[in-house]
Amino acid sequence: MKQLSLILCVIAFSSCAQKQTNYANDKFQNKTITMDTAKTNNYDTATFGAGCFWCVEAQFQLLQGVISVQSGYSGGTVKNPSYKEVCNGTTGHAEVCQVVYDTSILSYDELLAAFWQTHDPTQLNRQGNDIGTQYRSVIFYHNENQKKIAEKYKIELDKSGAWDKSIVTEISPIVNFYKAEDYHQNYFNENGDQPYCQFVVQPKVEKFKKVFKDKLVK
Ligand code: MHO
Repeated sequence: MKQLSLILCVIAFSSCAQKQTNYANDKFQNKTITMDTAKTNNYDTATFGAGCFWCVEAQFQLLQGVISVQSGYSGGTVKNPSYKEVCNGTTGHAEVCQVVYDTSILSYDELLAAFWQTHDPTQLNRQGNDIGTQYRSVIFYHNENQKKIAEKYKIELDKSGAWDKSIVTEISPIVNFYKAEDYHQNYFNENGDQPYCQFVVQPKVEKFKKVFKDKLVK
């Protein structure tokens, strides 16, 4: 990875005026956002797969403008899958994080910058030792605008040479989202001492904090 942080920041943050609103950490608890709340507050939803959802959730939770993050399963054929089924790699689902965000604070472009920072998008169907299609790099877009922005961003990022290899991130329409079991929600914050959290999630979180230091929840 060459200069990825810089490139991501330049692409994402150059034109976006930031409103000085900070959300407290309690905003990240599993909140159900009603359609009415969403409309009134300019909230939008985005869904990303980038390997183990514990890692992805812990990073998105740090960003100003993120209202909630839910870990779940998307893109497969099995209804209401369990974690165990998804781990078998036969459901077609990816581990994903569904992010509700305030568009007056955070743009979809900025979320994409964060998404591409959370993982290595050149690894096909794996992230490190987590191997299987459930760990694929994927953007599940919710509307045509998200699709357009994501496809354009992916091409630009590839061209920029931020990664030595090509980006393999899949860009597909969202067809389903099944919230994961409660014990997967807010996982890193509640299980920080667990070895996987210490050795895999924590370093990613630290790196993310450095790259997005001006954009973090205070
Ligand atoms: N290798 C990790 C992956 C966790 S993740 C939620 C584990 O088995 O704990 O897929």
